[in-house]
Amino acid sequence: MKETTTRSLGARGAYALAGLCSAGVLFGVAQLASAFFAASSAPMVALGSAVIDFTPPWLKDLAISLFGTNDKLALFVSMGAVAIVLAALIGMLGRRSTAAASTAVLVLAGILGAAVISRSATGPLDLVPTVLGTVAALFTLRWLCSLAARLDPAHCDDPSDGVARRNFMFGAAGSVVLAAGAVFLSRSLSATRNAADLARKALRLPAARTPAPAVPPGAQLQLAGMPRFITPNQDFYRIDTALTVPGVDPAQWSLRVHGLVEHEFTMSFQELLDQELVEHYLTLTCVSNPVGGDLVGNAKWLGYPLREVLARAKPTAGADMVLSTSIDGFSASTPLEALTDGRMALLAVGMNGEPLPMEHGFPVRMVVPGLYGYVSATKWVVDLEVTRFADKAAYWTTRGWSERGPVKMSSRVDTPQSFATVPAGRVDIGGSAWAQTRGISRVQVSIDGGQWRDAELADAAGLDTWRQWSYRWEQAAPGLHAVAVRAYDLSGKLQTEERADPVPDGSSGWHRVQFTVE
Ligand SMILES: Nc1nc2c(c(=O)[nH]1)N[C@H]1C(S)=C(S)[C@@H](COP(=O)(O)O)O[C@H]1N2
Ligand SMILES: [Mo]
Repeated sequence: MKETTTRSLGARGAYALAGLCSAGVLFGVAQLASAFFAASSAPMVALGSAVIDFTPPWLKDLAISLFGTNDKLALFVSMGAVAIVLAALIGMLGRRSTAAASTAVLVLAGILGAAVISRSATGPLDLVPTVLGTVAALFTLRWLCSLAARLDPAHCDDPSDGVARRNFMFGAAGSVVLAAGAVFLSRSLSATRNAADLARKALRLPAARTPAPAVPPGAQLQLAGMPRFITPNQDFYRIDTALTVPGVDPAQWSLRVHGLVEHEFTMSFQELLDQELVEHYLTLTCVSNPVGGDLVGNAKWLGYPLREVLARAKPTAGADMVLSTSIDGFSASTPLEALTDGRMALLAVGMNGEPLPMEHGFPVRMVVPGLYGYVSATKWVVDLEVTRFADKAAYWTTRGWSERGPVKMSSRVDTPQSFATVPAGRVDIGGSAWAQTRGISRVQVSIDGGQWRDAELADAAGLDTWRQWSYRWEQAAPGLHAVAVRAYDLSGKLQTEERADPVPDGSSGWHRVQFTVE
C-alpha cells in the first residue's frame, strides 16, 4: 500500500512535469516562430504588454513604487510563476483525462491569442506563432501523458517497469531540449537585428553642408483635424514587402554601383557620411494610396544627392534606368533622368533629424521627388544598377504595376472627416494637396455640387511637399452636405477629374467628403 502511494505520488509528479514540458515547448516554438512576425506576436511579449495596458493605474503605481525600473522584470517573474503553476496543474489534469487537459491548453492558448491580437502592431497573421506553439504543446502533452500513464498505478499493472521510467525521462528531456533549442535559435535570429539597433542608437549623423531652410510657420494650419505638416517618424506610413524589418549593421553596409557605367564602385557607410550631405523637405506618396487616402507623409530628409553618385559612376550612352535593390530583394526602376535632372533625389540617411528608423530603411534608402515609392524609394538599399527599361524590370513591374510611376497631382479633404457631424453655423474645411516637383498654385472647393470657389493656401515649403488649404463656409445649414476639392499646379494645370484605381500607376479623381451639419 505504502509503495503504491509513493508510486502514485511519483506518477503525479510525472504528469506535472509533462505539463511543464509542454508549456516550455509552447513558448519556445512560439518565440522562434515570432522572429518572422511582429515582435508582439510572441505570446509572452503580447501577454506582458496586454497586462501592462489593462493593469489599473493604482496597481501600476504600486508596482512601480515597489519595483522601480525593475517593474517589467517583476511582471515577467510573476507571469512565469503563474505559468508554472498552471502548466503543472494542467499536466496533473492529464492524469484524469487527456481531453480535459488538452481543452485547458486550448483555453489558455485562446487567451494568449487574444493578447497578441490586442496589440496595435499585430494582425491575424501574427497568430501563427501562438498556433504553432499550441499545436506543438498539445502533441507534447499527449505524448508525455501516455508515457506517464505507464508509470501510474492507476492506469497500469506494472508501474515499476524500468523501461517505462526511462522512456518518460527521455521524452521529458527531449521536449526540454526542443524548447531550449528553439529559444536559443530565436536569439541568434534576432542577433543581427540587435546589432543594427545598437548601431543606430550609437550613430551621430553629421550636419548637412546645405541645411534646409526652416519651414515657414504658416505652412501648418491651426485647424483641428489637420495632419502635422511634418509627419513625425512614428506616425509616418509604412509600406514594404518585408515580413520582418531587415536589420542592417551600417558597419557591414555597402552600396554597389555598377552596370552601364564607366566606373563601377562600392561605397561604405562612412564614405557616404563623409560626402557633402544636404537636407530636403519631401512628401513621399504610395502608388496604392486611394483618393483621399493617407499613404502619404512629409519629412525632412538628410542625404547625398544621387546625381553626385551617378556623376562619379558616369553612365554610358543608352542607359535610361537605375534599378535599385534592397538587402531583402525588393527592387525599384527609376528613370535615370529623374536622378540627374536637378531635382533633389537623395541617398537618404536621416529622417526628421535622426537616423532613418529601422522600418523606414536604416541605414540608407532612396527618396526621389515626384515619383511614387515603389519606383524610387528603396529602403535598406544596397545595389544600384544603371541599366535600361528594355532590359530589366523591378519588383512591382513584374506584378502588374506600371514600370514608371510619376506622382499624380492630388488633393484631399482632411476635416471634416467623412460622415462626421459638425455644429451648424461656420464650418472650417481644411485639407492637403500635393504635386511634387511641380508645386500647388491653387485649390478649389465645391459645396453640394455648387460653384468652385478658391480655398486659402497655407505657406509652401518648396515644390516637393504637400500644401495645406482651408475654406471657411460661413453659413452651414443643418442637413447632409458634400464637399469636393481639386487642385492646380504652378503651371496652371488642373488636377484630373477622371477616376482611376491605384493599379497600375496611381489613383486619380477629385476627393469628395459627406458630413452632417446639426
Ligand atoms: N526595401 C523596400 N523598399 C521599399 C518598399 C519595399 O517593399 N521594400 N516599398 C516601397 C513603397 S511601395 C513605398 S510607398 C515606400 C514607403 O516608404 P515608407 O515605408 O518609409 O513610408 O517604400 C518603398 N521602398
Ligand atoms: Mo508604395
